[in-house]
Amino acid sequence: MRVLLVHPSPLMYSEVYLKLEPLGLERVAQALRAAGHDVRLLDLQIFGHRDYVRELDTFRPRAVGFSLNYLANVPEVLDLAVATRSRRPDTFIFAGGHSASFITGELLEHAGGALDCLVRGEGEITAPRLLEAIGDPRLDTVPGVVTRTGAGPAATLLEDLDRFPPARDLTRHRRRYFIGVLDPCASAEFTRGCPWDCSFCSAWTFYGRSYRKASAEGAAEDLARIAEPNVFLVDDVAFIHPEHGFAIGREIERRGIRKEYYLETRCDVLVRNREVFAYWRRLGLLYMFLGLEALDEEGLKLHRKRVTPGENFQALEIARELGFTVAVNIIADPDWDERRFAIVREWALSVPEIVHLTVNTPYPGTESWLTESRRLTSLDYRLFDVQHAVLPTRLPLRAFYEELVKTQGVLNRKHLGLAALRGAAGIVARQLMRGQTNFVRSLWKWSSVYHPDRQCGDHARPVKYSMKPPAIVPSPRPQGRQLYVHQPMGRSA
Ligand code: B12
Ligand code: SF4
Repeated sequence: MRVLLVHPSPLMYSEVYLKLEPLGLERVAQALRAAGHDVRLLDLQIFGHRDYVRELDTFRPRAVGFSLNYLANVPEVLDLAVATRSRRPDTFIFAGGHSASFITGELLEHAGGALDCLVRGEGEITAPRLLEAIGDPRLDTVPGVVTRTGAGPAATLLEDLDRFPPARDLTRHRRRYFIGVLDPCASAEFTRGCPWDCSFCSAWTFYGRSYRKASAEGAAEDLARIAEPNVFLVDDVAFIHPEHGFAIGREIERRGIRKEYYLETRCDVLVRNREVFAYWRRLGLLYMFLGLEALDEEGLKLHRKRVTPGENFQALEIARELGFTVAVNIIADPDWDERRFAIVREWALSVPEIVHLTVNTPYPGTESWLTESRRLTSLDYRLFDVQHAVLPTRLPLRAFYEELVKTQGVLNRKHLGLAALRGAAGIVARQLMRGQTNFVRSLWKWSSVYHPDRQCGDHARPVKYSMKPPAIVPSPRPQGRQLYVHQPMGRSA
């Protein structure tokens, strides 16, 4: 069967800092190819809607599947599904991905028949079964499938992460994928899931708090297939089990693979497993993202990070000693006033790390979605991108954005300003010689993307699809089981 898989357009964050390959969709594509389907992949981070229509007309897919990892992409995907239905009425249209999995019912309602079904959870096992069941009235009994008539049992977890290596050959214009100075940059996955349970995060609820690892050989083999010199590791928390990191490293050395890497991890994991990070520093790991989230004990407790400010600062020390370039994230609460922003600015300027500021946003699938007692000020999916305030702001909205953008601007200039650029001049020159301009162009884009006028204006756009606000506020707090997409290992269908 001819199948077209589509990743939606970039969000605000991706307009400047990065654009990365749709790894989840590439894995689903590989699983479909293994089942004998003829698959194409179109990434709208790179291509436009006109290209999509052209692909529909020329490839004439029997099925189209949209990826919906990000809530902010919901309206675009719904509009595309509706347009596809009217252009090709007989095409089977479905969607899946992280965010879609938590809001299947409301998506089907919004789509009004334009979506034949949704895939809840991982796609590798479900998508081939789903295509097999097209036309079968029992489609709604397939594990992981949700239709307007019913829902199958929880999806089957992929037990072997080596089984469907990403179909990178299906992504076109790959040189457009980059993150900061890692330009161009591919992505890879060593592990899936997270055993922690932070209240603002849905990574653990999606995977039923499971944690799976690729084999060391499989992970290294996948890296060996990558043509790009740089790799973004998508794992939620890298190197939780140091022996796994060492084993992959040894396989990399054995194969003589030499690349530069970027990964994300927790501060306590870095403190505990310092040796494996030191080893990877020698293998080419240069950049790391640490989810700091808050500077004070109270803020960390609120997010249930299960880490202390002491451990956070110790991790920063270790990362500096090991010579990593570190980016950290602080969650700005809409309740912040000018003083709080000023404190964060002052701290951020006093440390060598790259500091990012995102806005506290309750997401479906997280615990805070159900427990946040403040009322949402917007039900516009597009604003749920951690760059907009969807909870009441203490400052007038405009003043909040002015403070946010001012702070982000100060932090941005710190690491992307002229002084910093002088340090990166060699890298930039080498990129330009190879015709890689993503990073250089991102330097000039910042102020046209981040502006209080744009953010305030975004709130004034007419809302075509309204989100369903959370219905219950259980007390004292919801249990994991109520939140999970996949049930913990061994319990899935
Ligand atoms: C890597 C990653 C990124 C990469 C994205 C790369 C890309 N182009 O997709 C980068 C760094 C760019 C990124 C950025 C952001 N991210 Co992010 N990211 C992740 C992360 C850690 C892993 C995603 C991943 O690649 N997983 C591995 C692959 C194999 O899995 P997958 O993509 O989920 O795909 C599987 C299933 O979802 C499903 N599936 C996916 N698509 C489809 C399609 C079909 C048809 C089917 C059947 C199935 C299916 O099958 C796949 C295989 O099992 C997730 C957390 C998580 N654990 O999911 C957060 C996460 C998705 N990100 C999140 C956020 C908030 C952001 C940002 C908005 C944050 C910011 N700093 O501003 C930005 C904006 C992104 C943007 N588009 O501009 C949130 C999403 C919140 C939400 N509900 O919308 C998550 C859940 C993190 C969190 N803990 O809250 N992110
Ligand atoms: S924020 Fe990080 S550590 Fe916390 S649950 Fe999400 S992925 Fe795990």
